[in-house]
Amino acid sequence: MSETVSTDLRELDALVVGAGFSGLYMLHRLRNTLGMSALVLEAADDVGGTWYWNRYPGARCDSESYFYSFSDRLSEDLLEEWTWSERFAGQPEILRYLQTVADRFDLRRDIRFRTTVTAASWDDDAGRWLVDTRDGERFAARFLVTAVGCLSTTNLPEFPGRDSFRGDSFHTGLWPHEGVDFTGKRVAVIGTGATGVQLIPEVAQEAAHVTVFQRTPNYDIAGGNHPVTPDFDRKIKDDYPQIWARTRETAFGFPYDVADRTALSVPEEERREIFEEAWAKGGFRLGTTFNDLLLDEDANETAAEFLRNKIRERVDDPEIAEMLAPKDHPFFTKRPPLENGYYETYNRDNVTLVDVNKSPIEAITPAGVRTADGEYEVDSIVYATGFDAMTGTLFKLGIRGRDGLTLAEKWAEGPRSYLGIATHGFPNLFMITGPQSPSVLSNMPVSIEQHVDWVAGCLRHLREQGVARIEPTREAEDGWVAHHDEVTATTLLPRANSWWVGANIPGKHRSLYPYVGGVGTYRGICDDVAAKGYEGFTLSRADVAAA
Ligand code: NA7
Repeated sequence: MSETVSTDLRELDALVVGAGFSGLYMLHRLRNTLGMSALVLEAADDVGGTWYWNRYPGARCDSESYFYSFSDRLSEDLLEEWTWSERFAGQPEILRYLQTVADRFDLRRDIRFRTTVTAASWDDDAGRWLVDTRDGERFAARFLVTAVGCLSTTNLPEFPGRDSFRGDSFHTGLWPHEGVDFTGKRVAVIGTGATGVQLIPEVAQEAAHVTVFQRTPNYDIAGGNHPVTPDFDRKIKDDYPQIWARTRETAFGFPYDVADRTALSVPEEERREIFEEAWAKGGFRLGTTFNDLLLDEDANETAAEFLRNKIRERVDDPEIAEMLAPKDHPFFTKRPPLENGYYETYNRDNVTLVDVNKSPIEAITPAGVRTADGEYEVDSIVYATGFDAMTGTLFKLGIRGRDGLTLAEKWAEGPRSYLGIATHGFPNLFMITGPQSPSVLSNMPVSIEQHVDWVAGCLRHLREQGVARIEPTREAEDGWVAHHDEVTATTLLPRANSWWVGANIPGKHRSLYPYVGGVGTYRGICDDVAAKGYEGFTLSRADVAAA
C-alpha cells in the first residue's frame, strides 16, 4: 500500500476522523496490522475523544474500569501492566490510559491534531474520498472511517436571551481545561442526565448555592464506586480471558448477562430481594435482573417502583423526593445515570430543585434564569444539557456521497444504514459505532473493538481480492433498517423522550438511533455477513486503480 505526498494533496489509503477509543484502535489496525498508510484527523490538541472534552467535576465512567478498556485484542501485556485505581474510573485516569495507548503503539505520529474536518466528498471517477479541513488542507483517501464518537456535538438549548447572561456559562462537554472554581458562587445547573447527576454533588460542596433545573427526573442507580484493591486487581487480571469472552456475547457488552427469568414469575418478596442484591452491587446490574424489564410494562414497573422507593428513603423532604421520582417513562427507556450521593445532595440547605417541566425556562437574563415562576439570580450557569447524539457530528463532517447527496440529506427522515457500519450511496465509508449498531446501548469499548476489527477484516479481504470499492446495496440496507425497527418495536424504548430516540434535539427525526438487538447477536450477524463474502455489499474490482 502506498502514500503519495504532494504539496497540495496528501493521498492515503485511509483517513480516520477522531482520536478517541475508536480512532486510536482503528489507526493501530490500519497501520500496524494491515500496513496501510493512514492518518487520523482530530479537532482537539490531544487524544481522548469524549474523555478529552468532558472534564467537568465528577466526570466518571459508568462502566466498570476493568472492562471499559481495550481487551486482549489490543495487547495482553498492556492489560497486565495497567492497573485501574477505582471500580469506576474518573475522567483524568481514562484520559491517561488513552494517552498511554497512543504512546505505546506510536500512534501520535499519524494523528493530525487541531484539525477539524469540514467536508468529505466521494470522488467517483478516482474512487477516493476528498476531505477538507477548516484550515484549508485537503486530503485524499481510498477509505474514510468516522470514529467521531456518539456524544461529541454538544446540545446548547436556544433559550431566549442566552448570550445576555453577565456571569460565566459552561457546557459540561466543553469544560475548561484549567477547571472552574465555584467557591462562594451561586450556580445554576440545567440538566439532570448522567452528566448533571455526576456534577451536581461535586459543585454543591463548593458553591454558595446550587439551583438545579430539572426537566425529567431519571431512575438513577447507585454507582457503588470504590478503590481497586491489589487482590481485586489480581483476580480481574487472572479472569480476563473469561471476562472478554463474556463481554463479546452478552446483550450489553458487560461480562454479566441478563438473567433468564421474568419479573412477574417470581413472588414479590423474592423479586425485591433480587433488586436489593443488584442494588447493593451497584452499577447497571439492576437492569439485568429480569429479562422482560425492557419488554413488558408491568415487569418494568416493579423495577421503577423499587427505584422510586430508594429515592423516597434517601431524600428528607417528601415533596422534593416526589419531584425526583420519575413517573413519566419506564425504567431504562432513558439512559439511567449512576449516582454517588446524588439524592443526599437535596438534603443540603444550599441546594434547590426547580421543576422546569411544570414551569419551563422562559429566558436566560443578564442576572440568571427566568422560569414561569420567577427569576433565579446566579453567578454561573452550567449547561448539562447533553448532546446531539450519534448523527450530530457525522452531519457536521459534511459527508457527500456518490450522487452528490449529503449524509444529512439522505438521513433527513432518520438514519438508514447497513449494520450501522455503512450506508448505500457512500462507497468506502465505514462508521465506527454508527447509528443502528449497538453503540450507546452497550459497553462502548467492546462495540468499538468489534467494529474496528470487522472493518480491518473487511479491508484485508478487499486487498486480497483486488477490490477497490465496497458499498452496501439498497436492499441490504432496507433489510437492516426493517430488522432494526422490528426489534425496536418489541421494546419499551420508543416510549420515552430520550436522546436515544433523538427527542432532546428540536426537529430531530424521532427513531431509535442505537440497535437494541444485543451485542452478542449483532456480532454474530456481522461475522456471518463477512463469512458470506460481505453479503449485502457490492464489491467492485480495481478499475480505478489504473486511472
Ligand atoms: P442527557 O442525558 O441528554 O441529559 C441532558 C439533560 O439536560 C436532561 O436532563 C435534559 O432533560 C436536560 N435538558 C436538555 N435540554 C433542555 C432544555 N431545553 N430545558 C431544560 N432541560 C433540558 O445528557 P448528559 O450529558 O447528561 O448524558 C449524556 C450521556 O453521556 C449519558 O447518557 C451517558 O451515556 C454519558 P430531558 O431529560 O431531555 O427532559
